[in-house]
Amino acid sequence: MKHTIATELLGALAAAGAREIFGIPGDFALPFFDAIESDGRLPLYTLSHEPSVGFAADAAARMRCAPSVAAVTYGAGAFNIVNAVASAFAEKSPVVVVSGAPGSHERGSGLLLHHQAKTLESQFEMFRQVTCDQARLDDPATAGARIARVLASARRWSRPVYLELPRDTVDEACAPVWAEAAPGVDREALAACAGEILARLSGARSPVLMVDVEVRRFGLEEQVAALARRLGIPVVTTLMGRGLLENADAPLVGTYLGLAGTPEVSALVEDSDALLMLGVIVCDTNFGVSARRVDLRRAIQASDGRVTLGFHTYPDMPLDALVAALLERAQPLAAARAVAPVEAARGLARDGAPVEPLDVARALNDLMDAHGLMPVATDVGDCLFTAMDLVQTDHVAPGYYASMGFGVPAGLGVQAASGRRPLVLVGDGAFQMTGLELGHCARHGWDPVVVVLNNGGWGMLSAFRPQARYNALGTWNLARVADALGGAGHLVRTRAELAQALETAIARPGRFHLLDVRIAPGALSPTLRRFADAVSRLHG
Ligand code: S1T
Repeated sequence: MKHTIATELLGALAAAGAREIFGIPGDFALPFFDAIESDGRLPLYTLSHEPSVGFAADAAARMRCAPSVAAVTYGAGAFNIVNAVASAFAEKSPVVVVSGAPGSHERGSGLLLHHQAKTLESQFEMFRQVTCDQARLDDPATAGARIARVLASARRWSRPVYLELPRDTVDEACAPVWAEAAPGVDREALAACAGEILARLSGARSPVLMVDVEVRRFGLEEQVAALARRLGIPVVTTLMGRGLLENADAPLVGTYLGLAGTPEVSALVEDSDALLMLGVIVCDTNFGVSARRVDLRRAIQASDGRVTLGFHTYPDMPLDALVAALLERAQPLAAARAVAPVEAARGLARDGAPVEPLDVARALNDLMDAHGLMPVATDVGDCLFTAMDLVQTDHVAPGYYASMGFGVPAGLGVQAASGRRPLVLVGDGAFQMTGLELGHCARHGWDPVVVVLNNGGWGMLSAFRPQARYNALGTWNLARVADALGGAGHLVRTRAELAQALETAIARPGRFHLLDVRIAPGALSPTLRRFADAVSRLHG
């Protein structure tokens, strides 16, 4: 095999953990797409719109705790994916963006090039703002080292990275890429840090462990569950960390949502005098609606490769090394006490009543009790809050960056990465953005079960602006859309129809099923109702 920049890049991507590429080609990217197809090591899944390419790659990366690839053309394709890459950056998902680009002879032609924005540097500068590392592969002599550096950054920081691949260098001979080793850890500092954390927990009246996305991104769920068991410490997830530890045997109590959550979980967190936060993104959606703001000064924060306790910080403290050091030293905490987990809603009444969001959660929990856990991909809107009432299961959602359009493509990415049939929860507004991607399911062998909470508008915004007319979208007959896209559509108006449609979808795999669930007017999930009430009280 001839070693070219393209073949070395594809080999390095596979060595870094990538197992698939999502993409849409263009003339600047054709040589790279040719290489992908002829190389064959990474399957290529094409979709219809670049935001979906980014969301699918993001979800695949989250599912496999490893990089996934989004391949696009220069300009129109690459600028189109920026929002999805920003979401991946905010939520620490290692998407590798590979964009085709003009060749050196074109750059020097003196002509303005098609797909060019302000300058030929504009795109590269744009991706500096939404990735943790970037490189242009325009010189075979440096391409290998740049690929190694950028992919090492994606792994180390679990953030997106950007590679720009001019079309005239794709097939240039290139030296093999040697993966960069992860930097070493100061063992003495690590021991001191772990010792200080355990001392803080041992001296506390009510120690609590809070886990969030980095625990998943760095593949630490089993180790963290073992640590929680060893310490005997109750565990909560953040909104973004929902679904964490679901496979692990851990003393998991529930999800912390402040005033929008269950009172017992909120009290456990907000009353704790030693909150150990592992991999937590300290953002408004995780902490914004706290009755009493969580006192972060008393908390122990381990994320972004450092540990902060009170007023001092240990730098260069990777989460995986820290968790291993804690596990090595941990002893049962005298003060720790078992806390009963919050029970998920179950037992849907199969009657003629209209469907409310909580009924959807009940129905899906009943379905998973009967047929086994399924991974869940959720969009933004009340579907995200409804998912808080689901049983603990693998869950990908834009809980912090909160971009609509994530749900359907993310479900496709989940199935591409895991081979597992996903449940997708999405509102009608978000479905209008990326729902048509379901048309690719037959070609790629995907068969998600898609539940659209169809309330005829932007319901979450209506919760904050009940009088506004601009949130009404009219009711689209989405069940009919499914047939045109090669799936099975189900119009659901009652709770009995909901249960029946789900059973039918599970019984008939091999194609996607779209449940167009008409939500009772004005009905909100309990969590969104509490969230809206809390935000109104806090901000008026
Ligand atoms: N555009 C994009 C790409 N993402 C967004 N989050 C928004 C706009 C703002 C926004 C929300 S929630 C929401 C919008 C427009 C309405 C969602 O409607 P739908 O999908 O039908 O779900 P539901 O009816 O359950 O609300 C957040 C606050 O930013």
